[in-house]
Amino acid sequence: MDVRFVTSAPDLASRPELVLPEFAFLGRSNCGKSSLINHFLERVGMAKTSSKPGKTRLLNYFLVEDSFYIVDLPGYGFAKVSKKHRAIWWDVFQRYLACQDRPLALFHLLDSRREPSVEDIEVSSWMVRSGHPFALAATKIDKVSINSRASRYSEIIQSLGVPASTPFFPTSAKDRMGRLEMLAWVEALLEDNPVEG
Ligand SMILES: Nc1nc2c(ncn2[C@@H]2O[C@H](COP(=O)(O)OP(=O)(O)O)[C@@H](O)[C@H]2O)c(=O)[nH]1
Ligand SMILES: [Mg+2]
Repeated sequence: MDVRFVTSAPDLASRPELVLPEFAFLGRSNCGKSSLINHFLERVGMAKTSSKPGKTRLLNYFLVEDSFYIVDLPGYGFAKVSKKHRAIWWDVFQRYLACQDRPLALFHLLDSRREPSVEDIEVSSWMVRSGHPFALAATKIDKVSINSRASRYSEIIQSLGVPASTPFFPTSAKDRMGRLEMLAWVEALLEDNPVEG
């Protein structure tokens, strides 16, 4: 897969000029977002796997196959982040969802070992209301016993309150699982939404 880092946009106005469909990854700090992006892009260290939660505060754009962007959104829910930063995160997220200038779809990442947080649930309801396609990606499933995975997945879907039909991808960056399924979803959406040019 051809992947190029394009830019770290400090705000929505600084997004890349070239308009292409965007696939955004978001989830709470430490949910495994950087690891899953690297796994998805098949690049070691492309999205920085930082041990310092809450560090990435920009929208990081990666151009894939000259045909779409993977957008790494900042993690949320880091306890030590100030009220002000929390408010900025929600502001950027809500304005990003409201953008109608390019096709947008989202992967919402949930650590499969944890109960969805209040913020996870709020993010879900904003995505539902936005009308943009979104999928859930359960991360780190290598840490959940095979026997309890299915019940974990339905617990996550239930506590988020999203439609049961929401695309759901069990993933493990460690065991390299889930990538092809996510890619198939991306490709199906790209076929539905070709960008003229
Ligand atoms: N076992 C396991 N650990 C993972 C996996 N993905 C990430 N981690 C670990 O979870 C921690 C947070 O990962 P990171 O990708 O930096 O999360 P981010 O803060 O959401 O970007 C790190 O210690 C990773 O090594 C996974 O698939 N399996
Ligand atoms: Mg990260």
